[in-house]
Amino acid sequence: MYGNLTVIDSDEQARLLDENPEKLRQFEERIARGEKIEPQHWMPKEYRRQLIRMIEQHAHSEIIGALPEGTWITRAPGFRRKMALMAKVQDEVGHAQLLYNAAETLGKPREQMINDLLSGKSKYSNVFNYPAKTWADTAVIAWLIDASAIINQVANSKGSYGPYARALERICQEESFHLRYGYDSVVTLATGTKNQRAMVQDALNRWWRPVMHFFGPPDSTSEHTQILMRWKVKMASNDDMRQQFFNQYVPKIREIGLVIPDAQLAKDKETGKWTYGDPDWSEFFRVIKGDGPCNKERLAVRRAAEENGAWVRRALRAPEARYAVPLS
Ligand code: FAQ
Repeated sequence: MYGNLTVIDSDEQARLLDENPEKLRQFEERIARGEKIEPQHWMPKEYRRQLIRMIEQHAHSEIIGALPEGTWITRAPGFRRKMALMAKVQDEVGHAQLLYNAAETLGKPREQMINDLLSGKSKYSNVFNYPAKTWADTAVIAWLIDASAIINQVANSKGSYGPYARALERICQEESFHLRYGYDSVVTLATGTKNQRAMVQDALNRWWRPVMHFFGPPDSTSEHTQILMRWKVKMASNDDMRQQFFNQYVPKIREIGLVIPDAQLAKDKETGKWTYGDPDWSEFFRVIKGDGPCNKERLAVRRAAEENGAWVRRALRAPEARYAVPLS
């Protein structure tokens, strides 16, 4: 229970849609007119629950997402790359702040969100449970995962909930710098020495499947898409976003001479849709349930950060903190 909000499970979805038919009608008309829903507006409990779930998971993905690349800051090849990577990692953590703020407008306190992350109750993106083994992994993450995130977030920044849509607009501007940095890093390796080329191809081979999973399970098995699209929180389905990624990035990857590790990848000339080999959805479900290569390590790092920062939070809450003199 958060304030007067009870977090419910999806079996109750149908019942909640009937909670107040007249208010629901006005709410849906507002959305149909393209108006934003703001925190003070009436909203169905199910809309609130879905938004908290999605924005919270997104926020967690940003702080956990800083970890695979973050481990390479001290080993970046050269000062320019080090500065760029530091700025990127810092941006990702900043995105988490914006997203936690947006989720808090719906009534769930930040501490509760962090607790749910650490207990494994709340998910974060599958991709951040894989290791960044080489420098080339950071390049592939910054190019292709940021590209995927941009496809998702540009679409959803047109969504119905004001605080989330505005946070996404700002995040997308920064992500577009990350994308360029990632592309530049991949091209540098792909056009470099034989070893550099092999290293970036190896990274692509390992990251391709997680990137396919990033957009979520196939529409036919996606639990939440229908209601989220009805209320314009999600502006495109998982499969449509995956197709958009193929359309935009398969040609770019091939153009720089890298081989996509899927012999079945092909574009149907009639429908314009990409067909692809089975990306092993059982692996996806295993990873998001906590059994990926790095899940335990990622949460352990996050838990240590929480514990190490506890004294700062305590100090800020202490009555004496009110009398602290600003530094500037
Ligand atoms: N990973 O019914 P659906 C970034 C779960 S930001 C883990 O299809 P939905 C920036 C889903 O939660 C990356 N779990 O779900 C960056 C649900 O489980 P639940 C994050 C996933 O919500 C770059 C169940 O499967 N982006 O990368 C995933 O309609 C580089 C059923 O799935 C966002 O969070 C997944 N990939 O669609 C940072 C964007 N997919 O909750 C650092 C906002 C699905 O019932 C470095 N979120 N699940 O237990 C969304 O757009 C949507 O939530 C989807 C999933 C599209 C992720």
